[in-house]
Amino acid sequence: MKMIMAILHKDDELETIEELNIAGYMVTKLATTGGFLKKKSTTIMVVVDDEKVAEALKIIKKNSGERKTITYANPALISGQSSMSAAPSVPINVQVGGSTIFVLNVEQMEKY
Ligand code: 2BA
Repeated sequence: MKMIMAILHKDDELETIEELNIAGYMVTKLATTGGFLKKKSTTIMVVVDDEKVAEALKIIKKNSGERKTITYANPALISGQSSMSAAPSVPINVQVGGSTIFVLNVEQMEKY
């Protein structure tokens, strides 16, 4: 048995936990804060049989891994001006997500 501890961006929490639950994984969610940047994050704990680790990690990676997305921004803001211009918004690539994962051995689990 293993425990997957994954530190996720808060924005990725809902989809990650929902997909894990749908796939049959039990999840405990903790409200956490990064020690360095002091940003709020979510840490999930998922205890699974060894042969399920890869599938669970795949779901976590899909929903909270580092990925690129397109957003639309006013060109004046991109060039550092403080006021918005009348020009139409332009698409920009932004990086979102990113998670840190630990996989630990679990010696025993009991429920009373
Ligand atoms: P990441 O390495 O992506 O880490 C994101 C968050 O994951 C961390 O938030 C921390 O809460 C957790 N984490 C990562 N590695 C860990 C580990 N080995 N043990 C326990 N928790 C771990 P923050 O501590 O706020 O760090 C945010 C980002 O700042 C890190 O991104 C890293 O790029 C940088 N960073 C963290 N500590 C640093 C340090 N001592 N010096 C330079 N850069 C640091």
